[in-house]
Parts: sequence; C-alpha cells; structure tokens
Amino acid sequence: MVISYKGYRLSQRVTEAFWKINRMGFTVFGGMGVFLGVISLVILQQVCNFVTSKSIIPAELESKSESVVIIPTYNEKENVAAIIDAVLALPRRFDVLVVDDNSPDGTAAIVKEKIKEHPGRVDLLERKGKLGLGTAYIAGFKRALDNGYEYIFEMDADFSHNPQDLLKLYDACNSGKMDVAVGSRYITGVNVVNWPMGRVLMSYFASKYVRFITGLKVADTTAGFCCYRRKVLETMELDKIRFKGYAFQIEMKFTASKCGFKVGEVPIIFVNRVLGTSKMSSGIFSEAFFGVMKLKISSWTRKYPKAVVNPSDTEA
Ligand SMILES: Nc1nc2c(ncn2[C@@H]2O[C@H](COP(=O)(O)OP(=O)(O)O)[C@@H](O)[C@H]2O)c(=O)[nH]1
Ligand SMILES: [Mg+2]
Repeated sequence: MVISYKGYRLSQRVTEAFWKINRMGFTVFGGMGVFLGVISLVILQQVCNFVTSKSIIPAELESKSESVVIIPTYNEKENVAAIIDAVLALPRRFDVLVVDDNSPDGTAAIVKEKIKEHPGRVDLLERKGKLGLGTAYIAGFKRALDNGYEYIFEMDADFSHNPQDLLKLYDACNSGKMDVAVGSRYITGVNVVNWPMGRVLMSYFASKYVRFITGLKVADTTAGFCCYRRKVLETMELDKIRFKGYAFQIEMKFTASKCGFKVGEVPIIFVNRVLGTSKMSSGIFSEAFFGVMKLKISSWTRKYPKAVVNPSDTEA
C-alpha cells in the first residue's frame, strides 16, 4: 500500500520501511505497539507537512503514465487551456497530446505555456496546415505508440466530451471487457444536449445507416470519444486508414472489429460546444455517406491483420 499525502506520494522504499517498523513495534511491544503506531502516524503526518511545504517531486512526475489523451485542435484558443487543465486534474493520471494544425488563432502558443507548466505531462504535435481530423489522429496515434502508452484516447477540445468520462472509458478497457471503448451518445436513448434538432437527427440516423451497411454492432459509429488499447492501434495498419472526418471514426471502429478486437460502448452525455465554432463541413458528411459503402465493399476482398489474443486478457 502506497501512502499519499496532499497529492504527494511517499516512495515505495519509505512506505515499506514505515510498515516494517510498525510491524516490529507490534511484535516486540504487543498492545503497546498499536499506541506507538498511532504516535508514529502523527509524526509521519508532521514530517509530510514539513516536506510538502518545502516541496518535493510531485506524485504526477514520479511514474510514467500509461494513458494519453489525444486532442486535435484547429482554432480552439477559447478551450484548449481549460480542457488540458481538466484532464490533468483527474484523480487518475492521463497525459495530454495536442495535435494542432497551425491554428491561425494561436492555439499552439497556449499549449506551449501548458507544457512549461506541466513538464512531461503535456505534448504538442504541430502540423503545417489544416489537414483534417483523421490524419491528425493518425499522427497522434503514432507518437503515442512511440512513447509507450497503453491506453490511447481520442477527445475533442471543445468540452462536448466530459473529461470525467475518460475514467469510465479507461475502466472499460482496463477491466478487459473491451479493446476499444466508445463513448456513446445513442446506447441509452439520445444523450445529446444543445445540438440543433436537425443535427441530432442527422447524426442519429447516420449511425443507423452505418450500422445497416456495415453490420457493425455499435450504436454510435461516428463517436469521437474513445479509448484504444495499444495492441489495437499496433495491429490495425494505421497507414491504410483513408478517411478524414466522421468517416474516419467509422473506419477506425469497423477496422478494429474486422481485426477481431472487442469494440464496446459506454454511455456518455454529449454537450454542444459553448465556446468557439464547429469545424465540420458538408464535405465531411458526403465523405461519410459514400465512404461507408466503399468500406464495406473493400472489406469483401481485404485481408485484415488478426488480433493476437493474450492469455492474460481472456482471464479478465
Ligand atoms: N488538428 C485538427 N483538428 C481539427 C480539425 N478539424 C477539427 N478539429 C478538431 O476536432 C475536434 C472536433 O471538431 P468540432 O469542430 O468540434 O466538430 P463537431 O463537434 O462535430 O462540430 C475539435 O477539437 C476541433 O478543434 C483539423 O483539420 N485538424
Ligand atoms: Mg465539437
């Protein structure tokens, strides 16, 4: 058991020494040992108070994170600092990787400030211009794999996705129930807040259409709030992913499922952005409409790499 205090964690060695001294005290002094244990806890608390006031290495820098949240941005200066802060404040450690497409509003400069504030926890991948959401994620996935992360998340910058739900997505994958956990708006009715009715209906029926054509057993196929286990992205041949907008999200889930991975859904509530503007265009909708048919047709001949089943995964 690791002892933490005010967000700081005692090193494994100090913790072990503390428990050993307490056990010895109990063995040697019997009931008196309990009293000594309480006294030593009080002393430990005072020491921690002193050390934290002098500042030692924070717990967040002590160990490397296994989770990274990729946030693609294009003109998100109103949201980017707040969304990074919200992710870093979660009770479990998630690092952040922003993929910015040279946003004219200076989003990248804000991220650079955050990197200085939180060294080792925030990263920025800068691209030359607006190249689309799909390629931004592919570039982000590659960097996340290179950096050794085990759980790799997709999330928008605009607070449509609640950072607290990252914990639910993490649990779904970490428990072994899913290899891809999709934050789903449509698994329990329609959980979309403040979108114009036309957009809700479009998104809902688009998901039904995708399900009908592809046979994918996912209610929210265009969702952009997901957790991928590392092995999924390693297996999927990322360079073969072709689409850029909503079709990209569909292609990712379809390909993961064709490779034999468990793609499941976790209910979330999606809230329309309050700050900044949407970057989605009508071209992205038509890409999705025809792209789905292309995906299905090409799947008849394509050989998908198969998921390697790890014996420890089947036990969970
Ligand atoms: N890097 C990058 N990010 C993008 C691009 N297009 C959209 N985004 C980001 O992708 C996320 C989702 O886009 P958004 O405009 O909110 O789409 P909507 O929620 O469907 O209206 C936001 O964080 C955007 O800043 C792009 O071409 N490149
Ligand atoms: Mg949005």
